[in-house]
Amino acid sequence: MKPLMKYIPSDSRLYGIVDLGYVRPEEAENTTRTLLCGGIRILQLRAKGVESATVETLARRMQPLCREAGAVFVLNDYPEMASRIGADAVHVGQDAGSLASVRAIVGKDMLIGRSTHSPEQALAAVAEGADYIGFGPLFPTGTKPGRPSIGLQDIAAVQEKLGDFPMFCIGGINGTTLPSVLQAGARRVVIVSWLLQQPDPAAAARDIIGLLAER
Ligand code: TZP
Repeated sequence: MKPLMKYIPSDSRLYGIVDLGYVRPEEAENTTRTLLCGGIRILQLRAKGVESATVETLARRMQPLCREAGAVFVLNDYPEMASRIGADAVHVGQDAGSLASVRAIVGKDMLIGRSTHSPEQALAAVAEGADYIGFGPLFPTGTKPGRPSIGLQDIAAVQEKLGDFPMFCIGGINGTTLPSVLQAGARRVVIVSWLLQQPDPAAAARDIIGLLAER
């Protein structure tokens, strides 16, 4: 299956993650529907420490829901699986080897995202051919326990160097911290635990998307 698009649209500013650290596997489809209903148009399945057969089953269920909503479906890790199930994008960490090696697996059409944790890594990922980057964790976060936070001070300079290239700030972003993240120059964000734990995640997503659109 051809990916939905060959780039991340400029109005996709809130990136959601169905993270099985917070969402039970049997709730993954419902959560996908909820986040899509809230207007999220780039959505990842993240399933650390989960059996790969379960990951594939859930990815195969989420992919068509995203496609129907016109949203980019991203699979975290698993480039071969991403290819097999027709994901629009695969997201990989610093430990995944070169992006050329990931590209060789997923082919020329799939989007590739890379986690980056410093300005140097951010610029290197773009030079290597990433289609978007994550940049963080900005703040300490229970979603990546023990991972040092990088703060807000480099966001503006990196974003300026990257121009319109999609850089998603990530890590500890919530309704309280978001204003400082935007003030620091972020244009796009990933919010995981806070969004998933809101009483009405769709309404919360809509609010955040509204705030991001004002930038
Ligand atoms: N990569 C850097 S921080 C992070 C990932 C996957 C987790 C962000 O989660 P949260 O819950 O929004 O802090």
